[in-house]
Amino acid sequence: MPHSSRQPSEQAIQIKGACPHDCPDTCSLLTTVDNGVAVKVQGNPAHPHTDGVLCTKVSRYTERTYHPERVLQPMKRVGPKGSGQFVPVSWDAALSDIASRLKAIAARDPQAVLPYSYAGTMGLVQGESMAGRFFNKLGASLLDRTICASAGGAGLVHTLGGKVGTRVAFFAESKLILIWGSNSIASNLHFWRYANQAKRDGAKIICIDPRKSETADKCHEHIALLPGTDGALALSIMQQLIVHDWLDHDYLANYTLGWEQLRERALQWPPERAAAVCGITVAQIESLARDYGASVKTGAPVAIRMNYGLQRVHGGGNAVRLIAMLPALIGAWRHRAGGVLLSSSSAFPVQRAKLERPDLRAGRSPRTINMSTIGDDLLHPASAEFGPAIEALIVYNSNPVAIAPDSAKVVQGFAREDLFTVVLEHFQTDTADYADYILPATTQLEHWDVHSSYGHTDVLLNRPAIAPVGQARPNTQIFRELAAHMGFTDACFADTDEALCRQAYGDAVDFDTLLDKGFVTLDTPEAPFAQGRFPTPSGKCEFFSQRLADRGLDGLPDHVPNHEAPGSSAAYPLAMISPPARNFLNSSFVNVQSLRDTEGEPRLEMHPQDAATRQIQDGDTVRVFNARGEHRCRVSLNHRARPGVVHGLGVWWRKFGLNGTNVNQLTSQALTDLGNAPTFYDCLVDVQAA
Ligand SMILES: Nc1nc2c(c(=O)[nH]1)N[C@H]1C(S)=C(S)[C@@H](COP(=O)(O)OP(=O)(O)OC[C@H]3O[C@@H](n4cnc5c(=O)[nH]c(N)nc54)[C@H](O)[C@@H]3O)O[C@H]1N2
Ligand SMILES: Nc1nc2c(c(=O)[nH]1)N[C@H]1C(S)=C(S)[C@@H](COP(=O)(O)OP(=O)(O)OC[C@H]3O[C@@H](n4cnc5c(=O)[nH]c(N)nc54)[C@H](O)[C@@H]3O)O[C@H]1N2
Ligand SMILES: [Mo]
Repeated sequence: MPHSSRQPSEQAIQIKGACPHDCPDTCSLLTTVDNGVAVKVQGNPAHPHTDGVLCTKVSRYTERTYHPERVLQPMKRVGPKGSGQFVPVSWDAALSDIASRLKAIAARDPQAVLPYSYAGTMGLVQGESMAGRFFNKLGASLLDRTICASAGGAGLVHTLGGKVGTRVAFFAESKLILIWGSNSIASNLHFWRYANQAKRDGAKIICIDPRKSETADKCHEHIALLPGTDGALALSIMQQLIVHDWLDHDYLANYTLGWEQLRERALQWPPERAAAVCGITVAQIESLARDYGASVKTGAPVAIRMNYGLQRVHGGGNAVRLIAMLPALIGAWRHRAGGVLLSSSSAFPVQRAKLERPDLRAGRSPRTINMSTIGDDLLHPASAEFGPAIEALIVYNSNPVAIAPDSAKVVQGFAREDLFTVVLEHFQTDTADYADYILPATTQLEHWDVHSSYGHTDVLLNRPAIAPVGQARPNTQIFRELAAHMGFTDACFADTDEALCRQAYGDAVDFDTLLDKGFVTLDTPEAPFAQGRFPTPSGKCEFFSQRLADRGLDGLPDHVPNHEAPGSSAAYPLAMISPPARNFLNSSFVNVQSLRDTEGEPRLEMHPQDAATRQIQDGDTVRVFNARGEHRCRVSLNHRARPGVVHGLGVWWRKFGLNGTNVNQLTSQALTDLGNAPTFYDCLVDVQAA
């Protein structure tokens, strides 16, 4: 039912909420509710960052909440694993059976139970609060949540000292903006609005991205480097800054650590060397460095918006380290509109231990499983080193069968008849197809939550706008009741969702203001590193990291080539990246018809030259393949691809794919240099007409 088209009546009310999705923007929402039905979701004009504007996806949120295919009652598997055949059962029958299965496994070893979750909702309450308590009390394996940002996060922590940076609104005042590894128009719309303001005020905007993205189309310059070569480019920019003396010597002397060593390393990267590695011209590097270095003389503010696109390769952590160092070389941090922003998460004083209660582990220290290698881990037999085989998997806020790398392994693991799998979901996703039980979860319009952001520094509250649809229950409620069925009697399992919202920030944020306005802006410094004061152990911007050196790693950053470097394999000559599609949010929204209609179908973007040598025409169905598998889709020959690189925009549900696969059939489980993150964009393939 197209609720969004209905005219609200005079009794309609507006409820303030927060967008739950994994996106740096974390918008403030206003939901219009008429007679108990949500009829419209719009951006809150009173929240400066949202400014009354939403992306297409979330302005269609009611289509998601009232989707005819929503799972609205507990479902129990009847067919073989993965067949997607289920029958409805009562909540009590489902929870009793799940509890008895978990009890039997936990009696042998609770570490055989694994939670699997990510940021389907970024809410602190529907995320790891009651769920964390449940798994800690059980003594289940811990999950290392690396699937997205941990390489870049580690890069920032070992350079700036935390996930901190330039305040997003101040980009509007910058005179040069480098948009580096980010398709902002698609994935960070509200940042783009500030960048566009700067552009109107005369700023130059340069996009650094293998793909000619929707954002690159709107920038003054586009540097289409090969995937995974950003570290080499950053080193060469440094080399140029040094040889031309475009340096802020005072800033370097007072506020950085390891300059002499970094200088020596950067001098090994003349533009000729980097150009060959990056697949770009010497002139492009020289011009980029000249633009960046000019501010040392002019004092004009220059800022870099990095996003996580560039860290999904072997050297992702080092690349982020190198780029995060650039502002210190030219003293860009002196200005509030200068510096670099990748993530603002460290600004938020979240009381994680209060929410998740690690004390409930009661002295046990369970092993940790990396979510990015779930394919291998589900297939891992018990061993002294690994511990028990995984016997039960509880999935919430994630769709691993679609989004985890090396799908053939992931699917084989989920298909194990002896694996007991429970999936808390809105829809019958690729992962839910493999469940023993699907439990219907509420959407953001139906539950309480509180949110931080990784793109701005406001805390947002989400109030439920409507009652749960069908028999859906909030994740918190499901874990609360599962705890009761397990016989867990600790008082913390009785906390209500509103109480959990209050605990998330404790006294650090005024909850009455949240209730009233829907958001609270944190008090953060305008130009955080104008006088150094980096939250590193040395208090300086750490070019040299003693913490990394202590772990036996290189204390200095370097260019770390891809595991599957472009040009290194005759069998697989093309580098494939699979960045987000504009109208999906990872694999969410793929089943919303209006958004899927806009995206069309899974496609591979390819340069006409690469197509010609393979006798491929625009629109052909192709096989994209490597040693890990084969994915079939149609090909688009357009200006977005450079020679040697193909793009499979993600992340489609496998079941919508031509041969029941998506791009992750091709990606590998190899990890990054720092942060143990996946390397989705470090992937060689070849393509043939099917
Ligand atoms: N519409 C939409 N918005 C989203 C998402 C979505 O799926 N759809 N995903 C959300 C999530 S989970 C995240 S983590 C964030 C950020 O998500 P990111 O994955 O950072 O997404 P993008 O901002 O699109 O940035 C990816 C860009 O990096 C480019 N890229 C790929 N490899 C390289 C490389 O080696 N070097 C460089 N320089 N660039 C490279 C891609 O071509 C792409 O344009 O966005 C969030 N916002
Ligand atoms: N090839 C390739 N793969 C990628 C990426 C890529 O760029 N290329 N990007 C990676 C990145 S950056 C990320 S962050 C991951 C994202 O991977 P995931 O975190 O798994 O994100 P989604 O695919 O959006 O799946 C989230 C699921 O959570 C469900 N959900 C939402 N809200 C709730 C709720 O309140 N309760 C419950 N129980 N469920 C809820 C949604 O219905 C959805 O099915 O994917 C990664 N995979
Ligand atoms: Mo992500």
